[in-house]
Formats: sequence, structure tokens, C-alpha cells
Amino acid sequence: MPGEAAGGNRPWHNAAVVRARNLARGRLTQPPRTAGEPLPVIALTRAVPDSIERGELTHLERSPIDLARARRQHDAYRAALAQMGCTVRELEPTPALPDSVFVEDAAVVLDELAVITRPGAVSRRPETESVAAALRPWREPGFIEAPGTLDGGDVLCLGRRVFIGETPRSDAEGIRQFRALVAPYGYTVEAVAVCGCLHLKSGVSAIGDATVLLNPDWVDADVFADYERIEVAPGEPFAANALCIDGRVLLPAAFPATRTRVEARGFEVTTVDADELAKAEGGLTCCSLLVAE
Ligand code: CIR
Repeated sequence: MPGEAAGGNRPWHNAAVVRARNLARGRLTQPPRTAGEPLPVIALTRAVPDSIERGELTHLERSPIDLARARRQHDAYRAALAQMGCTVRELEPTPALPDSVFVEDAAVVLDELAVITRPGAVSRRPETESVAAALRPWREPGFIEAPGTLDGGDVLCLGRRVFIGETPRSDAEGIRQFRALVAPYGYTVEAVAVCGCLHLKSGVSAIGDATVLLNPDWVDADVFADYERIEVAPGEPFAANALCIDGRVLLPAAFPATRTRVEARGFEVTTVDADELAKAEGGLTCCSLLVAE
């Protein structure tokens, strides 16, 4: 947990946080780090619960999940985050909540506050309480309240522009409430249609603040005309969900052709096997919450 920082009781407003934010967003404004030097970024994760096979599914047929393999892949994911410089911390396990490994959906962590969501799936609503408590030392919470719904997987932040997928999980009221919470800090919020996948970030993710990786079959590429766009390779529709930290990109190993495309645009790519959690409709961004210290 953070101690008293230079910013007094608002440690998230100090210069180190601005630096960390830029790192987390992939801006290469920092001098090269010594290999192994940690970033001021905490990655919160939560263990794969025994109950994961009973999780929500929207666009996939249910198929058996090999729990041991899912846990090995989750461990490798955590190791990759550490390798990328994050300090990885585990939230309290919640074995009875089948989708609780997908911590991204319970909160959206911005520099100034953490928006605690109200997930669209009723079974997922109990996940938020422990996430809110865990984030409290770093960020003031703001809450999405009934009747609004919002999943963190629908929220894509590119600098001060926030895009939110209007999906069965995130409704107009949830988006309205999110906008009201973040507008005082200078963020704008745009609702985006999503078709054919679970969340907005299943179809488009940020590679830094200036580039997006997207699947144009699921998300209208024109919405992101102001950004450099990289399209997923044919035959790899699920490759659009990548995690970018400090300009380095983490992609599932199952998408080599998309990896080649991302590398061709100058990004360093690391891969992890993630196909077991993908059976539960989870991608890479959804298994962590990144907090700039
Ligand atoms: C769900 O349907 O809610 C989970 N089975 C998967 C959530 C994945 N979350 C994400 O991509 N942000």
C-alpha cells in the first residue's frame, strides 16, 4: 500500500503519478530503464476461482475449462506483467464468484479517481465491493449506481478521450453516470456501438495513447479515425484485446499474424498462452487493474 507521498493526502496528483500515467499509457518519454527496474505501476489480479466454469457467457459456446491449465496460464500472465515492470498484487480470492478473475470489469482506474462499476451481469455485482476496498488507498472512488450498468471491459481510455461500448453490459444510464463522474477532470466520453463480441475492448484496445488495435467487424474503425489503427489479421478476430504497458505490448500467443502486424508498426511484443481463460470469454486486459502509483 502507498505511504504518505509528496502529494499529501492526494498522492495521485503528484509528479510521480503523471510520470507513471505516461508510462502506463505507453508514451516513451522516459529515459530507458535499467532492465528489471520496476515501473511505478501496480497490477491488481485475482486468482482463478474453482467456480469459473459457471461464469457468464455471451458469444461463446460453453466448453470445459482445465482449471490447472487456466491457473498455469494466469500465473504466466502475472509473471509477464512483472517482467514488463509492474508490481503485481493479488486481491483476496473470491472462490464463489465465477468471473472474479476478470477484475477489469469491476472498476476503471483513472489518475484522479477509480470508478467502481455496476456490472451488467447480476452474478458479477458482488465482485465490486472487494475491488473498491482494495483501490481505496490509491484512489477516491466514484460509483455507478442503479439503474445504470457498466463493465470496465467496455471502457477504453485514450488520453482524456474515453470511449465506452454500449453493450448488453453497459447501458446509456451507466455511460451517462460515468461521464458525470469524469467530466470534472476534463475527460470526454463517447458511446460506441459494438457488434459481435462481449465488450468494446474485445474489439479494440489501446497501444499507447495514439494507436489502437482493432477488429473492424466488431467495432466501426471510423470511430478511431483520429488514431493510428492496426487491424487484427484475418482469421484472428479475438486478437484485438492487447495489453500495453510502457510501450510494450502483451498479446495472446494464439495470434501470430497479428503479432507480426503490431511488431511491423514498431512495438515490442511479448506473448502469453491465454486460451484457457479465453473459453470463459476473458482476454488479457480483463485479468488486471493497472494503478499508477
Ligand atoms: C463475462 O461474461 O462477464 C466473463 N465470463 C468474461 C469477462 C471478460 N471481461 C473482459 O473482457 N473485460
